[in-house]
Amino acid sequence: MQASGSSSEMRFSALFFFLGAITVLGILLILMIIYWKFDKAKELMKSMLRNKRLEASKNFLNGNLRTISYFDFNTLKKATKNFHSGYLLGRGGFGPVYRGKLADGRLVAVKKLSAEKSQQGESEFLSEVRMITSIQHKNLVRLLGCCSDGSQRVLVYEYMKNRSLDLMIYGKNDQFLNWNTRFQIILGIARGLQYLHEDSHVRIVHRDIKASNILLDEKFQPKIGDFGLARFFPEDQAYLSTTFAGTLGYTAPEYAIRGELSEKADIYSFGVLVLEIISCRKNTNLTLSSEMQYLPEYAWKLYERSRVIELVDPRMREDGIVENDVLQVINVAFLCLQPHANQRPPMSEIVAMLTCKVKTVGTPMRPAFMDRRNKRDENLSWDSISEPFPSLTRSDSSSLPPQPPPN
Ligand SMILES: Nc1ncnc2c1ncn2[C@@H]1O[C@H](COP(=O)(O)OP(=O)(O)OP(=O)(O)O)[C@@H](O)[C@H]1O
Ligand SMILES: *[C@@H]1O[C@H](CO)[C@@H](O)[C@H](O)[C@H]1NC(C)=O
Ligand SMILES: *[C@@H]1O[C@H](CO)[C@@H](O)[C@H](O)[C@H]1NC(C)=O
Ligand SMILES: CC(=O)N[C@H]1CO[C@H](CO)[C@@H](O)[C@@H]1O
Ligand SMILES: [Mg+2]
Repeated sequence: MQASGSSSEMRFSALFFFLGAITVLGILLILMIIYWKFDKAKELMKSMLRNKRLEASKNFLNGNLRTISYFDFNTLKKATKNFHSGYLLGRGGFGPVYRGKLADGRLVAVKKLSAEKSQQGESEFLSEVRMITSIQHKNLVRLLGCCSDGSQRVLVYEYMKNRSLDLMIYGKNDQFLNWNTRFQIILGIARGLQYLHEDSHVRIVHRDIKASNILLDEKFQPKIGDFGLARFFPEDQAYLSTTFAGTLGYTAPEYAIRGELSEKADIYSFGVLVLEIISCRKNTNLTLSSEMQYLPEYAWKLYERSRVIELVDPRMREDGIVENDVLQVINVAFLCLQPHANQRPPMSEIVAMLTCKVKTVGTPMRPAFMDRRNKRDENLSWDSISEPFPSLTRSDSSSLPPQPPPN
């Protein structure tokens, strides 16, 4: 009796235990289902919201007659294999640039603007994109679209097959460009700049004309890149920051020293670039002998000795050049390098001189260039400027090119 009583008790408690376990499991299951459903609903809400935002951005962009695409961040991630370092084209002052391939096979250059620098709101960003997209010319790189996701700001450009001019003229590349090609490149850059300065509906000073911002298509037609980028960084007051002046060697004296910015600053940079294209070297190379270190200075020294033709890339001279044509272009470069902004001709006049519609007027004066006044204290300063400039401040001097090694 006792044994059976205790065994039925045991059965009872086992049943209780079993029922309890099932109830707990059931509750857990129900909770899980509710949670899962809720999560799905949340996701649904999220994606609806995202679509709405995307719609809003798209509508905003479509307000413009010209077509601009709004790219989804995931599309760009896919196109660049999650911004893989193997697809990195380079990294400039505004952020890294990746080569990407869209689903339809189109190649694009994807520029991720560095987030901490661009503190711009979404609507300002989109309106700047719209503005830049509306500026189109055959010598300007086309902005295809953009993406704004959280704090991410991305610009999508057409991809240029032959990359940028710096890779062509600074020696590393085996590609040789003959005089004809180089002249077409110089003329194309001049036309692109003329459009930015004079002919487009908004006047744009590029601020960063240099070899790496001249892109080349498969026929070596030049296209100016990165124009209007300064508009994405409204907070950036530091006109001398390396962002805008890759090397001080391209920067006009009045801009470098007093922050006076006008089209004439671009024209000065263009002059330096022309000398680089003709001589196939960087504007500043401190490993060269002291009189050759600064290209404009060296060019002027040769000019004074009537030996300016020695500036020309020797490979190009071997290949064959029309000396007078080259001298004419060098002359135009000197006009662009005049120390006073108002002495530099406007871009339209430069295009006319290059195409020989106008004879070059007058002989250039000594250009302005970086110089070391005194070999002893290897201080860098601007030469050839008659009026006194305030001396460079401490913060400015950090962006000066490195001091030459003592000999
Ligand atoms: N649309 C493009 N097509 C092909 N290559 C490009 C394109 N845009 C940029 N690149 C390449 O990416 C590199 C980096 O470009 P990026 O503009 O970021 O730097 P940068 O031109 O050297 O400096 P900056 O920031 O002053 O413009 C360039 O040197 C160029 O070779
Ligand atoms: C500087 O000039 C030297 C000698 O011509 C050359 O080997 C070097 O590549 C140049 N450096 C740059 C950065 O162009
Ligand atoms: C550079 O010039 C400034 C003022 O002109 C002077 O105070 C400074 O000592 C100079 N630097 C060197 C390295 O001599
Ligand atoms: C150096 C370089 O990449 N050159 C290329 C420029 O574009 C043409 C046409 O696509 C190519 O044939 C060259 O190899
Ligand atoms: Mg660039």
